[in-house]
Amino acid sequence: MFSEEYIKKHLNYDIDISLYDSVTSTNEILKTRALSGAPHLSLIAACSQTAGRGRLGRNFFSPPGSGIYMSILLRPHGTLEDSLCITTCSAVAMCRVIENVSAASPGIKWVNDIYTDKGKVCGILTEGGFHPDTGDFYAICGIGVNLTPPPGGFPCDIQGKAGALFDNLPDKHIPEKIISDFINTFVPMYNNISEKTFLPEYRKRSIVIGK
Ligand code: BT5
Repeated sequence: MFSEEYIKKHLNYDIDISLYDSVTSTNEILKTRALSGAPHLSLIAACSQTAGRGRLGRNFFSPPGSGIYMSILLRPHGTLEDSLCITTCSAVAMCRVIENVSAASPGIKWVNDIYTDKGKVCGILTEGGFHPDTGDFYAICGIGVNLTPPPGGFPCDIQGKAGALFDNLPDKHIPEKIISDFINTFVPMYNNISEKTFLPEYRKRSIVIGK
């Protein structure tokens, strides 16, 4: 289980945090909370998911003991165009975090996958919706990071694609560090999302643009 104390100590923002050993899907749980009025920047993180999901109904393999699965709730006030940039913004933020905590050189494939020389180490899924009564718009940015290879290895169907950031964790607080660093990096970028200041960095980090 992640240490809430460590995360809170290193966070620059006073946000609602819920940490779990195992959930179905952090995006799913946060969606329920979004509809019951959870505040902007509420965060859910889990050590495993039983129904982690990717885009278009695909699965996101989320076994215990080897990754971080987290979702952050956003209550956007800007334009739709701004909200469409949430995934790109979070991918750039996560690349910076990965560079800070590891020796990896992350690159972004399309907008929602992060790759290192080990393979796809992170996937991002942003989902949005409107509250049926109030009409309030919310967005949930869900991020899965493979920290170490899972004990039995990745399943056959993703063996040639998935990779992990580390062979072994160099520090037991890496998960908490990634969670707090991500929030500290992402939130100021998100607060200026309409400026799109992260776009040049996104283009530089893209492994598909121009290739
Ligand atoms: C994604 O979709 O990669 C977005 C994944 C988002 C996962 C987070 S975890 C926290 C939050 N809660 C959720 O339920 N979801 C979010 P997509 O680009 O569609 O990629 C899915 C494809 O990646 C699968 O079809 C597999 O080929 C591959 N894949 C599955 N699990 C993987 C893993 N752990 N690491 C790397 N690749 C994986």
